[in-house]
Amino acid sequence: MYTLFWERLSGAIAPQAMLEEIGADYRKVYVDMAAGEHRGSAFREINPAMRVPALRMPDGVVIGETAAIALVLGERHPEAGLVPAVGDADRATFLFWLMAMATGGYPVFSRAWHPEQFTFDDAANETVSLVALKQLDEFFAIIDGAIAGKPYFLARGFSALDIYLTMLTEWMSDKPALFAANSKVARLCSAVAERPAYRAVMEQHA
Ligand SMILES: N[C@@H](CCC(=O)N[C@@H](CS)C(=O)NCC(=O)O)C(=O)O
Repeated sequence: MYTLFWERLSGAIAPQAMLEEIGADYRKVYVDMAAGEHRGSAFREINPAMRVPALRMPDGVVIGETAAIALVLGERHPEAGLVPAVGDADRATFLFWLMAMATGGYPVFSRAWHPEQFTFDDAANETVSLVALKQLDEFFAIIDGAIAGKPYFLARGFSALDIYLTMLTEWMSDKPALFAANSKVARLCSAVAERPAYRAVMEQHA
């Protein structure tokens, strides 16, 4: 059985939606980040990186990083088709955009919503946040241009990229504006939101 360490509306949305898509046996353990549980000694033993999500696999190994979790779940459950296999023509494109989301998308939200973690100068918080929001606008425009399928990211159809991207849009405060400006992102997210796996996850995060 898998164990998913999660927090509401965190990056755990994506691993949980992947576990649901796979039909895997898993349980969830809530990490109270507001209370600082992720920095406490008990959780540090589970994930020394002190971040959520983390996934304990059936063999007991724990991994963090949403992109790593996606790749490992894809390898272990190839039948779910979440990740192009080694040798598939679109594997390189998949890895490119997975990493682009993990580096140019996910952490920028941390800067937008928690600017105090990125400066010692309280007066700079607003600027840090505004710059991050501007970078997010650019990020989503780039992603919109890269979507090759209809409605999903890859021409082949649904993959872990679609889950990852839809999760990132959940963190935008003005989703209607985001979708109005990026029609392919909008179409993709509406298709993902209709999938039973994603719907089940969001009911728990709402
Ligand atoms: N790069 C990691 C980031 C995970 C991450 O940053 N999670 C946030 C919550 S959404 C966190 O644990 N932050 C720790 C903190 O704020 O101290 C991933 O892709 O999973």
